[in-house]
Amino acid sequence: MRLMLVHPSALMYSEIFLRLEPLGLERVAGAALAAGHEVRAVDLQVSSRRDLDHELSRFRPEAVGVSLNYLANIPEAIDIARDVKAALPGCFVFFGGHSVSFVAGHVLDQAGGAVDAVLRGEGETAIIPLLGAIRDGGVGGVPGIVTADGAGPAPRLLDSIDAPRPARHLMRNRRRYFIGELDPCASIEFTRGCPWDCSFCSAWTFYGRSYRKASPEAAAAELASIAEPNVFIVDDVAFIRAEHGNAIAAEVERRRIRKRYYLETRSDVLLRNTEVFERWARLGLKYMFLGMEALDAAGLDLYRKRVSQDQNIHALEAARKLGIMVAINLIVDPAWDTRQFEVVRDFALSVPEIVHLTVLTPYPGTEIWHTESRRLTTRDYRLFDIQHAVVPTTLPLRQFYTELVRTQAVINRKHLGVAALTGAARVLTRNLAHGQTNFARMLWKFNRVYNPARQLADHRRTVRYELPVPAHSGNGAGRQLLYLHNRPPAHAHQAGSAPSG
Ligand code: B12
Ligand code: SF4
Repeated sequence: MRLMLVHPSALMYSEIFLRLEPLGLERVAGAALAAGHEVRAVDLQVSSRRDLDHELSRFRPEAVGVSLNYLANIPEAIDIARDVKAALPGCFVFFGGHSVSFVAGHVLDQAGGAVDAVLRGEGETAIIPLLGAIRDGGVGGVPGIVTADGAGPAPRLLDSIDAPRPARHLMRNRRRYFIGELDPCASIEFTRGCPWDCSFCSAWTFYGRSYRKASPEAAAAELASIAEPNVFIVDDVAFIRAEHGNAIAAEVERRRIRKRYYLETRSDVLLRNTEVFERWARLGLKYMFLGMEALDAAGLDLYRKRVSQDQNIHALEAARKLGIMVAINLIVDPAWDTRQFEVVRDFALSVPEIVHLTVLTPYPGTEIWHTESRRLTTRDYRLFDIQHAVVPTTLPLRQFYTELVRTQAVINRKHLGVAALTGAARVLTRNLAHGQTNFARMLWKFNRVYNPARQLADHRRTVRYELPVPAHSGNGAGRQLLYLHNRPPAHAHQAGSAPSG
């Protein structure tokens, strides 16, 4: 069957810092290719709508799948579905991915017949039965499927994440993927799932708190096959298990793979497994995201981060000793007043790390969707990108955005200060010499993208597609009810001292 896979555009407020290859979509493509289907892919983060239209009319797919990891992309995806149906009326259009899995039935309703199905959960296990059923009939029996007729069987977890390998070769314009100065940059997955249970996050609910590891041989073979000099490790929390991180490192050393890496982890994991991070720093680990989230104990408790402020501070010291640059994430609560923004600005200026701010946002699939979302001020999908306030602000909304952007600008100026610019100039020269312009563009785009008037104006756009109204459960939904995948016993997490479910 001729299958076309599409990734929507980059989100407006994150595109200046990063744009990364859609690994999930590439893995779904890999599964379909391995089963003998003909597959094409278009990533609208790095290709235009014209490219997509051109590809549609040339390839004339029998099925089109759109990847929806981000809620904010849902309106764009529905519009794409409508265009595909208009151009190719017989084509089967379906959605899949992290965020759409939590709002499947609702999105089908809103699409008004333009979307035939949503595949909830992991795509590798469902794509082959789906393509077979489109041809032979019986799509209602595909694991994870939701159609206008209702939901099919539960989605199935992959037994091992070693296969299928991502079909990287399908992505055009690969040189446009980057994160900060890691330009160009590819992505890789060493583990899947997260055993923690932070209240604002849907990573654990999606995978039913399961945790799977790639075999060190498969991970290193995949890494060796990547052409880019820089690699983003997409794991929710990297190197939770020291022996796994060490085993991959040993394979990387054996194969003499030399790249620069960016990863995400937690402070307690960094402190517990410092020697693994040290080994990876020797192998080229340059940057890490640390989700600190809050600067005080009350905030850390509220988000159920299970990390203390002391651990956060020690983790920063540990990373500095290893020479790894940290990007700290802090969650801005819409309830903040000017004083709390000031505290964050003071903190940001007192540490050498990059400080990144995200606005507390209840998402379907998170616990806070059930506990806090009665206060939603908007249900416009496009505003659910953690850069907008979707619950009431204590400050007038205009002032809230002014404080937010002012804080981001202070942080940005810090990184564009004299010392940083000297470093940046060196990196820029190196990148430009290789024809890489993504990082250069990022440096100058900040004021255009981050602007309080623009953020406020985003709230006044005409809304065509809205999130469902949340079902409230007062003190929190029952855990099992939040899970999208149910974890079979064999996948019970194996995360050492991580909390148990
Ligand atoms: C790595 C990651 C990133 C990386 C991107 C890496 C990359 N190469 O694309 C970076 C750091 C850049 C990033 C950025 C952001 N991220 Co992010 N990210 C993740 C993370 C941790 C893993 C995603 C991943 O690559 N997983 C591995 C691959 C193999 O799995 P996958 O993509 O989910 O694909 C599988 C299924 O979803 C499905 N599938 C996917 N596509 C399709 C398509 C079809 C047709 C089908 C059938 C199935 C299918 O099958 C795949 C294989 O099983 C997830 C959390 C999570 N665990 O999912 C958050 C997550 C997706 N991100 C999130 C957010 C909020 C963001 C930002 C908006 C944050 C910000 N403001 O800065 C930005 C936006 C980026 C953008 N697109 O513009 C939220 C999404 C919230 C939401 N409901 O919208 C998540 C869920 C984390 C969370 N806190 O809960 N992210
Ligand atoms: S540790 Fe990170 S990925 Fe895991 S639940 Fe918390 S925020 Fe989500």
